[in-house]
Amino acid sequence: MKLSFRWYGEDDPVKIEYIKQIPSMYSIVTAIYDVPVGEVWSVDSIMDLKERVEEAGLKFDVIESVPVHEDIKLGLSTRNGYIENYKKNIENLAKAGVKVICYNFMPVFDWTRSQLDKTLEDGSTVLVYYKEQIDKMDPLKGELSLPGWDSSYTKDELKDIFEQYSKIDEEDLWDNLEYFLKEIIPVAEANDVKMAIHPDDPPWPIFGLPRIITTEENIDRFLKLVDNKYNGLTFCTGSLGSGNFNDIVKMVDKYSSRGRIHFMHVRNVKLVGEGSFEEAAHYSSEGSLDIVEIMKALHRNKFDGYLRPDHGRMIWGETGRPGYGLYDRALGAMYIAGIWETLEKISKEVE
Ligand SMILES: [Mn+2]
Repeated sequence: MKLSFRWYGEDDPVKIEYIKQIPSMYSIVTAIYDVPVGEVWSVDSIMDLKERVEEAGLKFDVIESVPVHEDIKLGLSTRNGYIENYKKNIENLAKAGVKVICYNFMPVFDWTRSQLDKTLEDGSTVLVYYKEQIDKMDPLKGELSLPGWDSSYTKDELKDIFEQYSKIDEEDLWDNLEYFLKEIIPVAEANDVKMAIHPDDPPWPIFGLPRIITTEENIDRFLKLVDNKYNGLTFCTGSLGSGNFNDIVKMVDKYSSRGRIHFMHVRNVKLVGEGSFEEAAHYSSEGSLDIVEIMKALHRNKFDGYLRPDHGRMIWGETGRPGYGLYDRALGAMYIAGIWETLEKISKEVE
């Protein structure tokens, strides 16, 4: 297990030097943020970022994310140019030594929440998703300030893209994903870069848009589209665990035993009624997921991929990017590292 931490670059209020101070921290998960979706990242900008990360004493191995242009998800005739750009990005990142690329295939919206700073009893704040609030929202009517929403869309553009998505259903999205994978996975394999799809967050359709990376059945189907280890997963416990239909420990065990998990996002969530959840501290009893059992499954299968603590709470007066403060993610990192160290020691005693 290689412990990693997401860093948003020089604009991130969390300094990379602070991340390095977390014991056993191995690598940084980052991206080039100033290039429009679908365009090629310059080799110079990638090399500058690599140098910055390595200067801080950390590895530059995982990119989260190289976003997929909507034309690819929609299957438009313009997709081929964007797919060629995507291949170029894989090749350029490989030249910089990148081992894993995270991406997702969610139409229009990335992760979605109804509130970013819900105050818990202990005064910490978390991101929450309350179904009754989301159900009342209409993205076409101007509530565009939610996280993960690409605020670069104008209202007319958003209307247009919703109109385009109204013509495709889940099966079309599967076809478009398969087309994309069949193009890029051979390039990833040739460059020894593992592709790792992030599941949909939350794992169900929102605002009438299809979502497919949601359940065990669908992930089985995904892995078979191109049955090659370079076509793998970013297994996000919090995203998949937001649905009570997903048995997270079983899924982690299954996919890690098959060598298809390249990147783990470890986060706890507390399910609060049908279709609603609150993010929680990593510690198992704070939420609905058993983090120890998740780590045991990974350990049993000798997981040697990357793992990062996912969203944390805001605690100790910290302000910053919701879910991505330093303190609670650092606590999560040490909790995970502690479980892993214990499992390592126990397994050595048994030998
Ligand atoms: Mn995640």
